[in-house]
Amino acid sequence: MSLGRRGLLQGGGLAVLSAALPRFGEAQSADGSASGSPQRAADHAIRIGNGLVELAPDRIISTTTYNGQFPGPLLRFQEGRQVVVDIHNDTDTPEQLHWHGQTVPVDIDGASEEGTPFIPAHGMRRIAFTPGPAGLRFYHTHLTPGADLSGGQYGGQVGTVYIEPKNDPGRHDREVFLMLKEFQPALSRGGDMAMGFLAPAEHVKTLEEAGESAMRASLAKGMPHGFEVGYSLFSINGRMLGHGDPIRVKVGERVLFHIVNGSATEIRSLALPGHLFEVIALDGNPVPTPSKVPVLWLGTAERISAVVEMNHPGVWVMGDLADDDRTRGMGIVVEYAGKSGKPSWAKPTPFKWYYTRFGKSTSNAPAPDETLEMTFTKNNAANQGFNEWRINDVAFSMEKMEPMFHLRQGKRYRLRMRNASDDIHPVHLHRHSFELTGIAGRPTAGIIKDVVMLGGYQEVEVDFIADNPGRTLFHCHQQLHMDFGFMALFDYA
Ligand SMILES: [Cu+2]
Repeated sequence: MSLGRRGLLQGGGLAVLSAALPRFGEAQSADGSASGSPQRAADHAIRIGNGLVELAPDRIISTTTYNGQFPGPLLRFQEGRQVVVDIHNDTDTPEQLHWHGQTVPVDIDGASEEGTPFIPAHGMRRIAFTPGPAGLRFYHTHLTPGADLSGGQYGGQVGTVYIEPKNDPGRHDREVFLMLKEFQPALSRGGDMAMGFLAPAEHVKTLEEAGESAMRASLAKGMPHGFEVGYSLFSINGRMLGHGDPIRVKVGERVLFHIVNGSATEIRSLALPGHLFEVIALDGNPVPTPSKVPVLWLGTAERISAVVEMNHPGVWVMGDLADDDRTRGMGIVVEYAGKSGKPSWAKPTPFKWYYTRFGKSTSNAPAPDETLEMTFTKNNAANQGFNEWRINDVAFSMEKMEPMFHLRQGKRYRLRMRNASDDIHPVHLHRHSFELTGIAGRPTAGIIKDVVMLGGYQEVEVDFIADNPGRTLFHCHQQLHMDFGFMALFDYA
């Protein structure tokens, strides 16, 4: 979807008048104002239901969607201006809609682990909240489907939120939103996850020895490798490469791409042959050092905003570096005015993804009030053939829902995360943003995110201010990892 600077998709084209509503559901306000007044129409209506998505003329899939479309409608909010959203659930399954990357209260956030009420099956919830922080956000379902690959974020319940900042320098001509998403998942033994693209690349020896010896012991007992998920269909904005409208550009144009990795489990890369991406924001937050790169890497739920100056005329494939995934749909055509012909792809030279290049070059982050240690371990194939994941030796229990960490309001906390597995984990903290303070032993500051990829056998440190009371969920955003133990709750004392 390609939109002008002030898109016309307010309300997703489906705004519902309150007068037409049979009832009001729950009127809940994030800022204490009287939002649920019967006179007020909802600003946006989201309808969860089953529908068909035409990825290509001969590739039509049935899945759960928002408003019968994929991706869900682009929701444009304004920073600091309260919105009322009606969420209707036309399915048989109670649902959660998570406002990823926003600093909203527990009853709005959309995670039952925190205490957000479900959107009942064949029911609705009205919520009201003040969007923020500004920038590229994300909304998606937040269930734990486990082994059911038709549930949760394996389906079509993902959409983009863009919160207009109060002040926008706007150094670009137009915006293009891209949602990267796979379909038709299947279980496999052993995955083909992208590896080796993170820098720095050094492993922590003790983590590596612990992880490798646990894996050896499991295999020696005759265990198979735990299940992974793979996909057969790939799409950008709900169309396989070659089956959607091209992005039509002119020479000299500066196009701001807002890219969301809507995958349930996969890490994505993106390149546009002959062009550079000037990364200006990560997870919606402006970076201290905008920088031009030939390749973007996004863990699940990560977002990148990057300006591309269109200065290399032709018809190009902008797509994933993985040939298998790109040829099965993970790409979109960029077509210059006056150019025609078959879109060209060229593999970029090898490039490492180095978060810290976007950080402050000198100063370090302030010292935290407290450091919370977390070690992540994999228990190979331990749970019905799936890997069980543990944080500090505890696999999260959906029955107990017990908080592991206790916060005091106003304090600055450092999470020191240590990965004793060879998988990359895109870890996510709800309702708070964090500052990257250390990546694989290198200090950094000034990069504000809500998901960060933690490399195999590496360490990452992030700081956050405990400024949004209530239960707060932390988890790996890889759906299989999250559903099989990789979650923890924080609460406020
Ligand atoms: Cu993970």
